[in-house]
Amino acid sequence: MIKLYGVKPSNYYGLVKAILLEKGLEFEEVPQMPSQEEDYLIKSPMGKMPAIEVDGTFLSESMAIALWANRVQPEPPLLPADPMEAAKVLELSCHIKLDVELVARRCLPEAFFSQPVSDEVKQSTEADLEKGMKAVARLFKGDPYAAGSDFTLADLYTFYTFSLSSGIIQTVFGKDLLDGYPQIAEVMARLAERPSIAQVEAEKAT
Ligand SMILES: N[C@@H](CCC(=O)N[C@@H](CS)C(=O)NCC(=O)O)C(=O)O
Repeated sequence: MIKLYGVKPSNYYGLVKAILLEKGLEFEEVPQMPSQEEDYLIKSPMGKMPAIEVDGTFLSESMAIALWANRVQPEPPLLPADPMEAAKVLELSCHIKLDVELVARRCLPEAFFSQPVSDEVKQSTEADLEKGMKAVARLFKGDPYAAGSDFTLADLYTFYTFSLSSGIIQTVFGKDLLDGYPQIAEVMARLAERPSIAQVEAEKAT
């Protein structure tokens, strides 16, 4: 049985849990906070959550876990069969993750932990986010899913990135990150209804 390490409020934990649910893979949730203890670093080398354990092998990084899950359980596919279409889904996922999520995350300490971040960090966050959002919008299809007609890995990165990032930006800057990006907001609303995602969100409170 797969073990999923992490805690339910984490967006990346939610993303990986949704993947396991999408794939119908059985798993056990093992509560684990991020940690720099050796015991956890062997599971997740940066001490971040989530990580999974499969037959004694540990695997971290949501993208690596997603690609593994897609190989062991091909249905339903998280990537199109066509190599270039699959690469385009990964390209969009990377921009969402690296140029939106990781940028917004710079202000997470102020948004969620009352630890003020400097004006310099706020300025660079706003400038880099503007660039990142424009990059994502160039690739984002939204008809009806992030990368086009089918649900893919890019939808999972969309949901779990924008739910966290929008909260951070609203709290720290009093702005709606998706203002001017209605196609992303529409996909977010659609994804919230998807059974795997709805289950992850409902179980956050348990
Ligand atoms: N690149 C990682 C990011 C995972 C991540 O940032 N996890 C957060 C929780 S949502 C974490 O463990 N943060 C603690 C830390 O940075 O030490 C992935 O895609 O899985």
